[in-house]
Amino acid sequence: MVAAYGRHYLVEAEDGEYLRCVPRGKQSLAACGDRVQVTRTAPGEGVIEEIGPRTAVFLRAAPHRRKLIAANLTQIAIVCAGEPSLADDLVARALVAAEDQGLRAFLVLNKTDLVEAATVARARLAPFAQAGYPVVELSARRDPAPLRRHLSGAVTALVGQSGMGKSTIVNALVPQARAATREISRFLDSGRHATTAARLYRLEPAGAIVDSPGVREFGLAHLGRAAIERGFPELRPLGGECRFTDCRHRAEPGCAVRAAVDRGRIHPRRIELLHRILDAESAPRR
Ligand SMILES: Nc1nc2c(ncn2[C@@H]2O[C@H](COP(=O)(O)OP(=O)(O)O)[C@@H](O)[C@H]2O)c(=O)[nH]1
Ligand SMILES: [Mg+2]
Ligand SMILES: [Zn+2]
Repeated sequence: MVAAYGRHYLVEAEDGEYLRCVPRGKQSLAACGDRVQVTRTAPGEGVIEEIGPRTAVFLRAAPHRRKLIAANLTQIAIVCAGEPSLADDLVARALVAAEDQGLRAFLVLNKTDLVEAATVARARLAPFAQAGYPVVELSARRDPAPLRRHLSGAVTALVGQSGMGKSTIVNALVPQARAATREISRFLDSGRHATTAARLYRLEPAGAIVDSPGVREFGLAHLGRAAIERGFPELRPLGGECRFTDCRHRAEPGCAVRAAVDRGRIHPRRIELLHRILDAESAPRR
């Protein structure tokens, strides 16, 4: 399934044909990247009978509303840039959602041609780099090539704030992407949704890339406190070393995390982000 537009789904059949599909009945929603079983009903049309098992589902969630971004990914790339202004809170949240699903994740610093803005953004990403996330720098306008080897053979979703350059990157990497987007608008008789839905494109010779709509808020309401903490992998080696087993890593005595921050092993901004996310989600203990 390469794209979902409301109740309409665009499905790529095994022979490469694109089918416009609707779900059978009120079954659970399919996500971009899902493998689905389809019954053909007319030329170019079908009904989704069943959604296949998922290896992972990348999603964000408000308290009573989940938003599936894509399924069956192998990794996510969080697209960042100096312009518009970069929200590191959103970066941290997307990484938590990825870690929860066991997805590899890395950061893309796009628009390096805007030298001054890129310097500011690079500094804002330093805490993530220190935590071990690769940062791939490029200017999609000039040359998307630095990204290519990170995508080969993988199914990668590009996620991030609006305006960071996700669609520009996809258009630079997938020659037929622009045409495909236009085609879909016509196909679904509505241009309206074409830019508000995630869309999967095949990469040659293997793999795929998912362009997703910009996110302003990346809710983690589906995750409890423990899962959010696990989204900060640099804390893992310290597991259980705090004096109190329920240590919040704030002002407790004998906190191994604070000690690691003081020794420069963990970036203080990451702990600030952890606390901000926990406070905002007021995550119940699970
Ligand atoms: N200067 C510069 N602008 C870029 C670059 N990549 C994208 N943009 C511009 O940033 C704006 C937003 O890009 P878009 O791909 O629509 O962002 P998206 O919302 O993340 O999909 C557009 O005006 C692009 O032309 C780049 O490498 N350098
Ligand atoms: Mg876009
Ligand atoms: Zn602690």
